Amino acid sequence: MKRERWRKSFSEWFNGILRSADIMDTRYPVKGLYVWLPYGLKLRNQVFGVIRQLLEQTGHQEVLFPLLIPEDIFKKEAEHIRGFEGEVYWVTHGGLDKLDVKLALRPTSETSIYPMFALWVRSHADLPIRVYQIVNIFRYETKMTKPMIRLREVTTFKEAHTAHATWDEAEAQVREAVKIYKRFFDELGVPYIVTRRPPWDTFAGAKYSLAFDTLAPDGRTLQIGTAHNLGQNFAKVYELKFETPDGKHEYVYQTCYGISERVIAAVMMVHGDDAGLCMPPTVAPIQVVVVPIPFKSKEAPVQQIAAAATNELVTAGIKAHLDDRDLRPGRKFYHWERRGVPLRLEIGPEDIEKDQVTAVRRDTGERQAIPRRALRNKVRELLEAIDGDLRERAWKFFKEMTHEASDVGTIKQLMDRRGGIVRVPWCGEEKCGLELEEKTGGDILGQELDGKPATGVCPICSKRAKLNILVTRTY
Ligand code: 5CA
Ligand code: ZN
Repeated sequence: MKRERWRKSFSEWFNGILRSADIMDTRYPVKGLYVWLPYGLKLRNQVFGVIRQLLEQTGHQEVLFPLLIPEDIFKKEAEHIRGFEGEVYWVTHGGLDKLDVKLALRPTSETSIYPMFALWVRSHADLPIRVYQIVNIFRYETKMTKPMIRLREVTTFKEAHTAHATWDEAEAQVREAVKIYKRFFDELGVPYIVTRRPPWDTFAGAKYSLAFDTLAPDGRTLQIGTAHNLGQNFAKVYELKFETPDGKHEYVYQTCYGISERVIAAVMMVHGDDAGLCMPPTVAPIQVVVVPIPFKSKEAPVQQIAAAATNELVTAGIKAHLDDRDLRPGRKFYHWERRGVPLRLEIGPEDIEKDQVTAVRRDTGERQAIPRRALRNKVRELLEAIDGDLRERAWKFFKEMTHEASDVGTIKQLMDRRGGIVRVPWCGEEKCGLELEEKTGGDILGQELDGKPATGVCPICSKRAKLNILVTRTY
């Protein structure tokens, strides 16, 4: 299957597929807000089911906090506010009455959750706390909004918040968050690179921020998750203290980490092709579609056997769907291809005669006959193979798009030609970082986590490099 046309006009491809694959309607009359359609919502629930399970397995408990935060509480942590003040929506009225205290629509929930932590935590025995919620948040984004990618209402914000007795425990929790996200993105077959953000791009109120980025088909990076070590910044303003075993009162150490429906955009874009979506079987709302190919006198047995095959798969825990609509098979093929159903099973008169079904892989277009008796096992095997192959194909592109360079001209050329990620030696000075961004038209993602040591010199000041940074163009 040819897979290049869509890369060149990726934005169009993405916007087109949202509608034609029944993911999202982008015509809602408020900028930055969109409507989830049934198939899209199923996909969303599949993807967030995976992260939910991972969090539950690693000691996180789900909670649900209110959407509104009183202004006085919201504004306590100075840096946090500086970072968010331009992005907050305010509720100023209740009916006709002006509110005494304005209410913020949460842009994230630190300031809603941590004052409650302060009520819950008394002694070291109450720690650690690990909670998460999956909620909507509002951010008045001023950059160009984009469905699923840059939203003003993020409908699916998974935020985890933790509190610990020591810095080291908080540090270990950030590492744990990275591990959890790696498992999550591996499950989705989404390639990533993890970086430590430069100081000027650290989350408002954090000691430092780590971020996961993936690559869109057009060579731009997309940030798909972050993990922050908050130190005691919030604990100090919300009086979040605990009593140590020897009777002292100390502030807790905190972390938070978040992802949004942007990860769903990532799944769609890293596996897509000219014909549409290509869902990894791990999260595909429908893993197998069964299409009867009726033929004159053989209509009844074809329908019957297709239904029986579907039932057999469903009973075996496979998400199979029988498409018995009164449409030509070709129309059905197209319909499910756009939606990225990983495997199609065709059942026609010849298949019945030979006691087989014909399987067609969405990712490769490959056709093969499966003996009817081996249906369940063979389908399982094929789904697993598709899963592995999609992950490998996505990583291959990601690696091909990762370069090394140490002079401004080459970096700029790489940025202009096909994008991707460029590893660049850097002296560590903010001034040089900003100048590098300006001269290459790139954005600095930060320092690769557990990356190689730097060699060579900074392309701006020619001093010896202290570390490598990654330069890209980001969404
Ligand atoms: N409180 C922290 C961690 S829970 C926080 O808000 N971090 S964040 O600002 O980096 O957001 C976490 C992730 O949410 C980002 O990495 C990005 O993938 C996603 N995200 C942030 N803003 C938006 C937005 N406007 N639209 C879609 N996704 C967004
Ligand atoms: Zn320098």
